[in-house]
Amino acid sequence: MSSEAIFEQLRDAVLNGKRKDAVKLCEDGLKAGVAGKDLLTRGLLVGMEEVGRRMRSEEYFIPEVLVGARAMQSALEVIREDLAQNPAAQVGRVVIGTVSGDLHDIGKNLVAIMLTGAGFEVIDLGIDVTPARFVSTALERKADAVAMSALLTTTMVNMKEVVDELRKAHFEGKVVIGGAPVTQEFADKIGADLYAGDASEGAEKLKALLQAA
Ligand code: B1M
Repeated sequence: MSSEAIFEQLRDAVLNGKRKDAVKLCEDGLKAGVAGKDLLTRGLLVGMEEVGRRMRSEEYFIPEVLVGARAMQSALEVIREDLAQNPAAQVGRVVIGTVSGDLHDIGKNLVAIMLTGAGFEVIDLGIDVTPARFVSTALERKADAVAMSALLTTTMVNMKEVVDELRKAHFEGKVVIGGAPVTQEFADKIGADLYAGDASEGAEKLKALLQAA
């Protein structure tokens, strides 16, 4: 099968919530020499983008979105190693999570994979993480950075409390934020050190910032 055909079928697998197909297509793609990055950006993410569009136009509802997300998560597991290839020497320790009230974790998982690939030790707190948990883990584990993801306009505001609590607790590391509704302007407003638009940018920018410090 050509790479283009794999990408197209991957998009359909996510769109139709076909988990097994998505996994098999990724396995076959990797075996055929297709880069994990391309399986992600030209297949899986395009499918998920269309899921979002259909959700907005009310062609899709939560059950369809959930099965699409599951197909994507399982496929991500297959390409995880390829995405995180060539880990460098350890460059720092990052505590990552999706903020309070927010259950979206696909983007956050992608950031965790890219951070691992960039040579970070990643402590993943999962979803719906309270400010207190971000702060206590960052301090206890002597993290070099805290990374937060939010996908909802109603939850991104919770990032500010985490930043404020970290500063109050004299956390000396960096804070990086991202997620679909998050912007550079918002990052500046809440006093985060770094904003990243996508997962690989997040890993690269954080690495550069820590190495410059
Ligand atoms: Co939700 N959802 N959802 N959803 N969902 C969105 C986000 C939405 C835009 C859909 C829409 O209306 N078109 C909308 C938000 C509207 C808004 O606030 N502006 C929405 C809504 C409304 C909701 C509910 C409220 C729906 C409801 O119940 N009525 C509900 C909320 C639940 C909650 O969190 N409390 C809900 C639920 C869900 C599911 C559970 C069904 C499921 C999530 C499953 C899961 O994550 N395990 C889901 C999904 C899948 C989506 C869409 C379709 C896809 C999100 C996704 O995974 N994208 C989404 C529409 C869309 O985005 N197209 C939508 C792929 C992922 C790789 O992208 O997470 O953006 P993303 O990550 C990107 C960048 O943002 C960035 O890197 C990644 C790319 O490399 N990034 C970072 C992310 N975090 C970063 C952190 C960084 C740096 C970069 O540094 C730390």
